[in-house]
This record gives sequence, structure tokens and C-alpha cells, in this order.
Amino acid sequence: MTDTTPAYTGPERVFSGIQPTGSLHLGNYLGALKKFVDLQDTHDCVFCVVDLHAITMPVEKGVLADQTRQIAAAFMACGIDPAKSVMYAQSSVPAHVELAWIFNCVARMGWVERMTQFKDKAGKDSERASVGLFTYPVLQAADILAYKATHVPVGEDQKQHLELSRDIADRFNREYDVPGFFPLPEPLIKGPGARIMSLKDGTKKMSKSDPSDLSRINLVDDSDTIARKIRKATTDAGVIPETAEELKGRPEVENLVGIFAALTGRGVESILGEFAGQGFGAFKPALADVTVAHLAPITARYRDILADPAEIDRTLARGAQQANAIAAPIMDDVRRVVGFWRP
Ligand code: AQP
Repeated sequence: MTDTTPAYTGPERVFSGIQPTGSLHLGNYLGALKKFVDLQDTHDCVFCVVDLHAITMPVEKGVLADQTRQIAAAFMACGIDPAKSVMYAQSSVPAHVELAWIFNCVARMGWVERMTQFKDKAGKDSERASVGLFTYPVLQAADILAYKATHVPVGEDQKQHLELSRDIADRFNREYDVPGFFPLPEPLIKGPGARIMSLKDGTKKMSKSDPSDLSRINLVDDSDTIARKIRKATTDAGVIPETAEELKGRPEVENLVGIFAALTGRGVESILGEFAGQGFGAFKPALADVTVAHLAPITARYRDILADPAEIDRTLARGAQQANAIAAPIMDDVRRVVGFWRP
């Protein structure tokens, strides 16, 4: 049977966020930040440093505010322009928390229990994980829908959470009989860079929390460090193959070729055409050059922006006002729809 429920017809809006939980890496950049920058010229965009998400795991005392400034600086260094996009810290806009509570009462336990990120992050001792870590994806749905965002640029690892956001939006619309009230947000995942893997293990995603710094390229790494990490990246005894098909089953090689493609905008086949039949002696230095050329200007801008924390604070404060101005009327409507008492 086809669903005849009226769809959301409001304006398109992009929303995404990054946690202030440590230094950003090439995976965050290619999977998320680079897409944010590409979208800001064509869409109404809201980008958030999700500090409420960051406290779902233990955070070292006293570092949260500075880490928030660092992510805001990285956003701008990568090309987010606060004159074009709204950029702010999540905890400075109360709508996130209020809508998350309402969504906690819309989402079903079974839905949230299926989330694999909780299982990965909580590990074996899930009884000791915070309740916040469990309801993390519900807060994520609130982040998106407090702005009625229609499109969400994220890496592949966030696909399941985005599906949950759609389920929550759909259930809210049905439960409160307000068809089309919330959009069903579309993940924007496709494209090179959607899943960048660890340089040490091609089956694990590149991650801030990997204990080995050699597993990732940080956006603040200098050129020597980048070259050394790529030189030490795990490969296999084979040579560079001729076709993308032959990369299957060789996750480390596939990852390095994928990074080359994502950074240069070239197709995988064209890169293979250049290096096919060779070992990694020529490929790795070429990849290091491409990576350094791409990241060096970002790193330089990042350091300049970070040198003026007061300006970052002013930018985040302006962004919070803009974000509040979008979310406040939406939250007024949500309270009315839920049926809370109002004077
Ligand atoms: N390896 C990756 N490849 C592509 N995209 C990635 N993202 C993260 N890792 C990769 C995308 O980056 C955005 C922000 O991520 P986040 O900081 O909010 O949370 P995360 O996914 O938990 O990032 P990390 O680095 O893996 O942190 P830890 O180690 O703390 O868990 C998201 O869009 C994500 O998809």
C-alpha cells in the first residue's frame, strides 16, 4: 500500500554537528567538514559544535570550552563562513535538550537498543555507560529537527542514527496527527570520503579515540608528521592493481587510494592507471604530497583563528542568537502540538 501521508513542504535546510572530543582528523574532514563547506553556497546551513553529545563519555576536567573553540576554529579554517552559515555551540541553544526529552517519549526502547554505536562505545561494560550515551541518537534527532533540517551531511558511520531520526520524525507526525510537521531528514553520505579507515587497520574507521596516533592524520599534523604516518601506513605485499574491482579484499590499499581520490577529486580508476603495477614506494610519497598540499593551508588558517579566542567566542555567541531565532518558533509549535499548558 502506498503511504498517502502528506510530506513536509517547508524550506530545505542543512544541519550537521561535530563533537568537541579531541583533534579533528582526515575522516571528519572528508566525511563531514568538506561537505559542509560545499553545501554552504547553495543551502541554508546550520553547523553545531555538539558539546552536549561530548559529555556522554568522560571528558577531562576543564577542557570542554577550549575544545569547543578548537572545533569552531577548525570549522572556519576548513571554509565555513559564519556570515553564510549559522555556527554555534549546542549547549547555548536550549531547544536541543527540550526537544530531546519530547523525542525520548516518542522513540521506542527497541529502536534505540538496536544502535550499534552505543554497543561499540559502551563496550562490554554497558551497565556502567551513561544513560546519555544510550539516548545520544535521540538528542541527535532533536538537533536536526529543532531546525526542521531536511538534509544532514555525515560520514557513513552515522547512517543508522539518521534512520532513527527519520523514524522519530515520522512517529511524532503520526502520533500527534500533524502530517508533514517534521521533515524526514535525508542523510547526505555518498561520495568519496564517506568512510575513511584507520591507517593501521583498514577494517576500522579512522577515529579520534583510537589510542594509536599513527592510525589517523590530524588536521593539525605538520607536513613531516603526515609524510611519516603515510610512510608507516599498513599495506600488503601486493602491487597497486589496475582496476577498482581488484581493491576488494585489500582494505588498507583501498583506503589509501580512496583518500587520494577524495583529496584530489580524481576517480579511483585514474589513480590506479597512474600507479598500477608499482609497489608503494612511489604511491605513498605522492599521497603524502597531495595530503600536505591540501591540509597545509587549513592548518595555517586554524592556527591564526585559534590565536584570537575572544573573536571565536563572539562568533559563537552571534551564531547562538541566530540558531535560537530559528528554533524558538519551531519549539513554540512543538509545545502547542504536544498540548502542554500555556498561559
Ligand atoms: N573515519 C571517518 N570517515 C568518514 N567520516 C567520519 N566521521 C567520523 N569519522 C569518520 C564523521 O565526522 C563527523 C563528526 O564526527 P563526531 O566527532 O561527531 O563523532 P564521531 O563519528 O564519533 O567521530 P570519531 O572521530 O570517530 O570520534 P570518536 O573516536 O570520539 O568516536 C560525523 O559526520 C562522522 O560521520
